[in-house]
Amino acid sequence: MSFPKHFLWGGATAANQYEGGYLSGGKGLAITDTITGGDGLNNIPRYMTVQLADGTKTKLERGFNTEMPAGAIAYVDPDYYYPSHVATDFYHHWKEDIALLAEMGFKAFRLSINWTRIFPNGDDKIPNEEGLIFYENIFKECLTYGIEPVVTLNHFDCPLHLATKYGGWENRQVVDFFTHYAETVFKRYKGKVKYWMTFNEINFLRDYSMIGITEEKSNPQRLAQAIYHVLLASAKTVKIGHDIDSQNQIGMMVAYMLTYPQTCNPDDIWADMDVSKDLRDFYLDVQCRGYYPSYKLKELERQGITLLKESDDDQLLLDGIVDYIGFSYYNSLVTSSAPEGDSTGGNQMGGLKNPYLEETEWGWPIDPIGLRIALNRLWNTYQKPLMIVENGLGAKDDIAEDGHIYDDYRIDYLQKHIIEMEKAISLDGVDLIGYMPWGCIDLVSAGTGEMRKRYGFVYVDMDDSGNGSLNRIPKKSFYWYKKVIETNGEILKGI
Ligand code: P53
Repeated sequence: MSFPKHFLWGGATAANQYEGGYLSGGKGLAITDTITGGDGLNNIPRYMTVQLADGTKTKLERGFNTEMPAGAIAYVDPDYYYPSHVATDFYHHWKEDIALLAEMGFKAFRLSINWTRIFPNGDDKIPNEEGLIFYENIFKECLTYGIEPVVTLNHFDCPLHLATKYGGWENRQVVDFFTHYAETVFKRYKGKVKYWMTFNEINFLRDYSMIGITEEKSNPQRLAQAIYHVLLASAKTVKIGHDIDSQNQIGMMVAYMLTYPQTCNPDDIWADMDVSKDLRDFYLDVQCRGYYPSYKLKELERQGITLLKESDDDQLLLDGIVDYIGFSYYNSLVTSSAPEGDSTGGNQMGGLKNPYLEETEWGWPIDPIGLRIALNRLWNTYQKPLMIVENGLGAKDDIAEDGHIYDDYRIDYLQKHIIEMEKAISLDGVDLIGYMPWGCIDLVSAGTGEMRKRYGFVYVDMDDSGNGSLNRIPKKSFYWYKKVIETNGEILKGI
C-alpha cells in the first residue's frame, strides 16, 4: 500500500443531517428545516411544507421534478416531523463524537457550517456570536486531537429568509450575503481551519429547497441565473479566502456522477458526453478553469438565455479557481441515446441497470472500479489534488443480541473502494490527498430523510420518527477503520 504519509483519513457529515438544534443558540430557519422525512424502500418521497401565494397550506414533493410555484414559501408546520430539527444531535454530542473520531485515529473531519447559525436570516449585518462560538469550540476540540477540520461552507442550507424576501440565489444580492458569511468565518477561524469547500454537490443545486428560487422549470432563465450566482459566489469566496490567509486550501465539491454509455453505438457515446457535461463537467470546468466553457455558452444561446453579468465578473471567475477538487462518489450510472429498460437508483439520480454490478438495498449500484476511473479522469483532466469527501454504503444495521453491530457489508464496500484508491495512487500516479467516507457517525439520509439508511462507523440510537436515546455505539467497522488508519492502509494489503 502506498498512501502518502500525511494522507487525510477521516469521515464526513453535514449540519442539516447531523447537527439538530435547529432553533437553538440563535439559529435561524433554513429551507432544509422545512423538509419532511420519507421512506426510500417504500417510495414515499420527502415533502416540503409550503404556503402558496393565496395563503393555502400544502406540501410539495421535494425534488427535481417538482416546481415551486411563484409566491409560494416554505414553512414549518407543527403537525409534521422534520428530521433536520434534532437529526442525530451533534449540537449536544460534539465532544463525545469528536472523541470517538479521535479514537478511530481520524486525521480529518469534514463538517459543514450552518449558514443560519452564523447569520440567522442570511442578510443580517452582524453575525450571531453564539453560532460562531459553537464551531470555534468544535474546531479547537478537533485540533487538540490532531484532527484537521475540513469545512463545507454550504451544504444545501439556504436561509429561508433569503428565499422569502429576495427570491433566493436568482437575486445577485445573495452573492454578497454569502461572501459576507464566508469572509466572517474565514477571519474568525483563521489559523484553525485550513481546508474549506464552497458548495456541496454544486452540480445539484437545482431546486427551491437548496437555492430558494421558484418557477425553476418553466422559467429556465431563473435557474441559469441562480447557478451563475452560485458559481460567482464560490469564486469570490475562494479569492476572499486566499486574501485572508494564503495558507487556506479552498476547494469545490461536486457529486461525481460517473456515467457509462450503454453500448459502443456512437449515438450512445455522444449521448453520454452530452449528459456528462450538464451532470458534472460544466461545474468542474468553471471552478477549475475560471470561465464558462464554449458548450455551455452555446447551449444558453440556443435556449435564448442571457446571463445578467457585471463588468468584473469574468475576472472574478478567473481569480476564483479552486485549490483542489472534493467529490462524492457512491455509484456509477448507465446512459443511453434511447433509454429504455429497467432503471436503477443512485446518488441524486438513477440510470439504466448495469448487469455487471450488484446493488445496495436502496438500489444503488456498487462500483469500486468506477472510483478508480473517476480519480483518473479528474486528475488527468484538471491536474488538481483530489479529495474523496463522500463515499459509503447506506444500509440497515441491526443490533445483535450481544449488543454489537456486525456491519461486515459496510467493511466490504469501503475496503473495495480503498483498494481502488490505492491503485489510482500507486499505479496511475493520481494525487489523492484524502478520504472522508460519508456519515461517519450515523445521520439522516438526504435523499429519503430516513434514519435507517445508515452509513456510520458509529451507530446512533434514533429511528425514522425521531424516537431514540441518541446513544452512540461503535460498530464492527469502527474497529476495522481504526486499523486501516493506524496502518495507513497496509492492513488491506493482499486482500
Ligand atoms: P443519501 C440526494 C439528495 C441530496 C443529496 O445520500 C444527495 C442525495 C443522494 O441521495 O447526495 C449526497 O443520504 C449528499 C449528502 C447525502 C449523501 O449524498 O440520500 O452530499 O448530503 O447524505 C448520501 O443516502
